[in-house]
Amino acid sequence: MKLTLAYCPVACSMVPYILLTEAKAEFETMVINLGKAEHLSEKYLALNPKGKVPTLLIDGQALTENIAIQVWIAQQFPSFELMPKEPLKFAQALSVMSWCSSAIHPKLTQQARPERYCDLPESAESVQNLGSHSMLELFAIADNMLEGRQHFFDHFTCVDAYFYWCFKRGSMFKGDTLIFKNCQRHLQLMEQRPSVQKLLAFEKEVQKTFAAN
Ligand SMILES: N[C@@H](CCC(=O)N[C@@H](CS)C(=O)NCC(=O)O)C(=O)O
Repeated sequence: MKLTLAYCPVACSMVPYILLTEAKAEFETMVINLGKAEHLSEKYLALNPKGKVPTLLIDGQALTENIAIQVWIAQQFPSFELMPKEPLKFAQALSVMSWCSSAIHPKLTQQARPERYCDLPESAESVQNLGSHSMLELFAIADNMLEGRQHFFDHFTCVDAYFYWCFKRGSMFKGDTLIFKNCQRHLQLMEQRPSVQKLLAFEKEVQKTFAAN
């Protein structure tokens, strides 16, 4: 089976990169430079008409939406138990992943691309501040979920990879995320995983090529 992940550094395509690596899957990357609008090229839109990363090509067939990609990886490589097995725990994992996708992620976009939320002149800073405020409220909830825990469930799952990205990306904006001690600890533990170290090294290389071009 040939797997190709459409990926851009810093973006949420980090998550399937980590999970494919955890599952020891062989995969290639198709680097998409969002800064150069490569996700809006005719060629990329033919794969993913929504013009977003990630897209996972599975023998040439495109799978889009982070949650769908994560669940597919977990089911394709079951021995790595990337989703909890027990049905209620599985649904609870999906619940946290849906929250990452539908609640946290939009607050990150609101800070990165305020012009998409309000086009009134000079509104950007206030849109970003509101996004930051909501994001911090969401991280406070996650911080409680992670109290006394290394992972969201009893072992590493897709949820850890997804929340790791949300928190890392969220920490690049101006709100104070250092106050969330459990989220910080979770991020540090994630960064000790070989899969995340491989990703971060890969990101560095790709960013160098972006800077050079
Ligand atoms: N609902 C999509 C959202 C993906 C998404 O928003 N990806 C961002 C990167 S984190 C993107 O491609 N942004 C490009 C743009 O919106 O122009 C998913 O969960 O996969």
